[in-house]
Amino acid sequence: MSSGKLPNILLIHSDQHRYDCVGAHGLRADVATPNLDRLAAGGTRFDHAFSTIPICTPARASLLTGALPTTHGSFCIPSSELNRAARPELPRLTDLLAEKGYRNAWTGKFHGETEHPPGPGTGVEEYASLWNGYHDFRKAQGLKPVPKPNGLFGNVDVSEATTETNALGWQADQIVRQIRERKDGPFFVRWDPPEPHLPCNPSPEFAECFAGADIPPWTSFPDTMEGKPAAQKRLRQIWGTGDWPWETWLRTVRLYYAIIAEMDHHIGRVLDELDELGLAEDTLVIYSSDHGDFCGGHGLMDKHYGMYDDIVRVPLILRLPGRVAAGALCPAFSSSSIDIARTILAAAEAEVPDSFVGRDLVALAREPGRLGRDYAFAQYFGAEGGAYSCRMLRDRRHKFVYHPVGDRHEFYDLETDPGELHNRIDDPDLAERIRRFKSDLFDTMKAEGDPLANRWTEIELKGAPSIAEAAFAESG
Ligand SMILES: [Ca+2]
Repeated sequence: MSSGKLPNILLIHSDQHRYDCVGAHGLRADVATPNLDRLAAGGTRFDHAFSTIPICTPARASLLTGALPTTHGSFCIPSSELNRAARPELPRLTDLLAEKGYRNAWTGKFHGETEHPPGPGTGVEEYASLWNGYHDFRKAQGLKPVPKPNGLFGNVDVSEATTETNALGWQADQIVRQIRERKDGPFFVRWDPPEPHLPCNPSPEFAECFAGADIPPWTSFPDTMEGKPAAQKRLRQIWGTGDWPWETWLRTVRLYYAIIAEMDHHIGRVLDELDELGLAEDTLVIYSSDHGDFCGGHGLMDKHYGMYDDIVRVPLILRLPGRVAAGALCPAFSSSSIDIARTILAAAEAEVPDSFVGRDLVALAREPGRLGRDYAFAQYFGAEGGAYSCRMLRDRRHKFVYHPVGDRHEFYDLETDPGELHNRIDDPDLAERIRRFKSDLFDTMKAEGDPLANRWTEIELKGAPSIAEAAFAESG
């Protein structure tokens, strides 16, 4: 769209939604996402989208700044030792859109990714916060807080709330209102549901749909952890879930499925609203999630200390009638947070600062061959359990995970081992391939301005002379 009316933009950016838990991806027949499937039928889905960094705050900082974590400087969540917001001098997506005349509104999660929460001074006209808005709403309705007897493992919401009055229902109401109030456009409305992040507390109505359901295990479930990095084994001890059979995990997995179905129901309400207002044709709708969730994969909960597809591969769907092909699949690699930021700026015909290093997904979907990347690259820096660096380089067949401070790296053949159960890093038959991945990872890091691409890692990844060898060679 080079002239005329700018499209509206609706971004639905959930938290911790596994890639394989969208029906349209065709990997699990029992997930219930009819509305995301409807969105995919009217648009293009990306089946090789990977989180820029599989953890909330820095992924969200990448979405706002368009930059990699090593550029924006936010590495972990506020409750970690690496607590830092993105560099304030970097241009923000919302400000750039406001300068183009977009009316910006935001509902749901904000996780300290920038110094100031969305609102005045950040390009956002209105922010509907769960902490203030929804808590006040609950109080006004006389609803007590949701009881959470199983902590992070989740339970059915047995408070008096219904799917209309629980957090998801309230958020969808806000988004519908924010769209209506800005229907003359152009608007950028952003919905960040904290769902389906653990703990999952679906309403009884949706929990019932999966009560007793015999959901098959993830391909990544039967992991013995043999040959895996020690950090992952320690994480399993911290969770205390290492010896759980699938039957025990099913309690949590059923709740995860249920909250996804419930979120999908409310996404349907928002899509219906676009239809009713006659805006669907003029609105770029993007659905994605900041990262995935183990939810029992590798015997773990949540994410962290690795780069398994469970947590790093994300759903990504784009719909813009006339500009994005309907019912299509784009196989190109996407680094989701930075690509979504770049895509939104392109759709808005806004200025693109150099710090926005992602790719325009609308263009990428049209020409994946010419514009596509050779690899998916992701960064990671640790969590509440301590700082811990990782880098991932993945193509369609193999994945290399670099653990510069860990006891071992990881290498997987995803064709023969899609669950990433067998770490092949020491397999002599793969030595040459691993050498190439190491070298290409270093080159990718260097090209992306990653400060870890330095003399120290060059020794390990490129086979450069050791520091002592180099020193004495220099001095003759
Ligand atoms: Ca998250």
